[in-house]
Order: sequence, then C-alpha cells, then structure tokens
Amino acid sequence: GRVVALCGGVGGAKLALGLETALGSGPDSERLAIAVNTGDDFEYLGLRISPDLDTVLYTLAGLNDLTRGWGRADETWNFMAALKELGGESWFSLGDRDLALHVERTRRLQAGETLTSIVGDMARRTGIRAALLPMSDDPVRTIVQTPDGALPFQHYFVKHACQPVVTGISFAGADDAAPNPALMQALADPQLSAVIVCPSNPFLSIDPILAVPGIRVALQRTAAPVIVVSPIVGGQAVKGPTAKIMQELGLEVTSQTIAAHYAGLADGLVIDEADAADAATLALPTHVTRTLMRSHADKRQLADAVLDFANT
Ligand code: FO1
Ligand code: CA
Repeated sequence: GRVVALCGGVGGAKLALGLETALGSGPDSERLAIAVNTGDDFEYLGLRISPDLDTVLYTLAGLNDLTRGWGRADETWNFMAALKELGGESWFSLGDRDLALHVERTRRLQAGETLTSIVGDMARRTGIRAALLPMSDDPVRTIVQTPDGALPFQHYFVKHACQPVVTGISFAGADDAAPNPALMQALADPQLSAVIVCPSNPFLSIDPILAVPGIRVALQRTAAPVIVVSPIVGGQAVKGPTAKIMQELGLEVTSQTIAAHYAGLADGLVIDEADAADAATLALPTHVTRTLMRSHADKRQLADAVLDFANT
C-alpha cells in the first residue's frame, strides 16, 4: 500500500528519509507521499522562502547540512556578505548554493507554475523518489502571538531567536487555502496503508497542515492507521523551541500532552524508550522504541518500527 507522512523541518525530514529508504527499496517506489508544512514560508529579498520544503528536499537528496540543520552542505556565503556591505537586509541567511534554488523557484512561481509542480520537478532532478507535496499551493502563514504583538514565524524564530513569550499561534490564510490535490488523492486511496505524523513540532509544524480545510477530515476518514511519532524524548523536546513554547502555552512537556493534542485523530503513538513509563497511562495504543535519529541506521530503524506498528 501507500504511505503518507506529515512533516515539518529537521526531525520530520529525518524520519521521511528513513521512510523513503524503507519503502523505496521495494518494487513500488512511488509509494511514499510526504505532505510538508508551508506555514514557515515567507517572502524575503523578493524571494519565496520555503524552509520546511527545502529541509525535506535537501535531506532526501543527501544535500543537507548536518550541523546547521537547514540549507545545503558545502555552502559558501559570498552573496550574503556582499549584500550586507551594500546595506541590504541580512538577518536571514541564504547561502550561495541555496540562493540558486530560491531564484529558480521564485521565477517559476512568478511565471504562474504551482509550488507543487516546481517542488515535484526539483525533487525528480535531485533523485528523490517520494512525492514531495506542499500542504497547499495557497499561502498559509504561521503567526506567533506575543505580549508585544503578532510576529510572522521567521521573525519570531530567526530575527528574535525565539526570545518572545508565545501566547498563541495562528495560521493566516489557512481557512481560504485549498489542500494539495495530490495529497487529498493519496489520503483517499484505498491502497493507503498508513499515515505517519513525523516527530515535528505539533504546534508549529503539524497544526498548520491540519488547519488546511479537508486534511484533518481526510485523516479521520481514512481506514488506514494514523500513527504519531512523538517529538518528546525524556520529557524534553529533541530540537528547537518546542519545549519552550509548550511551557509558555501552559502545556506539560510529556507524551500525554502529545497524545491529548492528537486525540480523535491518532490511532497509535510511538514514544521514546526514555518515556517508556508513560505508556501505561496513555489512552492510545503505544509503541516504545528509540526515536532519536543520529545515524542513517537510526532513521531506518525508526521507520521500520513505525511501519510495523502501523500494520499490527
Ligand atoms: N535559520 C536560522 O536560524 N537562521 C537563518 O539565517 C536561516 C536561514 C534559512 C534559509 C533557508 C532555509 O530554508 C532555512 C533557513 N533557516 C534559518 C531555518 C529556518 O528558519 C527553520 O528551518 C524553520 O523555519 C523551522 O522549522
Ligand atoms: Ca482514522
């Protein structure tokens, strides 16, 4: 059957790579569709920036930078340095190689092509077998509420380095966005065997996907099991501002909070060995395994465990 993965940036991309390896070696290599958050997207220097799509693209293509967690490996920064000397905006860094993708994507968008078509073509050209699907071709923008007002996501995340207290999160444009048609088709496919929610931030990376009209309902309707991989390990978030934001929103950083967040949607939860004690108190079927993904073998191991759990 087919598998749909919902995914944000780094953590999600790692499992997406594991899933592609696990599924791609079989006879049917077009089995994996990856729905990617575009709520982090914004316009900068006249260019369309799509951080999560690019993290997934670069990770699956083997081009990603491992230490930064975003952008390309073997990157140089001449463009940014020259721009800064000229007094240009430079709080958000685009590497020289990364710039090529941004210029080409923006040109094609301006020529009227959809984001889905552009990403699909770039994925093919970089040797990716899975279908990379932006959650929507329409603009959805994650907005972070703070005591000093609303901030577009990248302003909160990069310009303000996640310092402001988060009092709420909203997804501008979501109500009017159409879900990606290829995603809706994959979710309605009778051959669908599992939906995997990758260990991405539930509030910042997965909620925007679920906010696009039609996607949540499609996940509820499918007969395929919806399996959530918790981004919590040992009562801490693996990466990024997840734990800080959860605390600011008054949520405990536990598997219970993750389970409650996906109540009515998830059929199973995968949690880390470090949180094994939580399993007994969770209302959902739970599978305990190692969820940290450092090596390629880790990614493949988690992918195999999640797919096995989904099929039991
Ligand atoms: N993150 C940073 O912390 N600083 C940057 O200058 C930066 C530039 C950047 C450029 C392209 C891109 O695709 C991602 C970039 N990111 C940067 C990461 C981005 O803010 C995050 O990956 C996400 O939006 C959070 O998931
Ligand atoms: Ca269901």
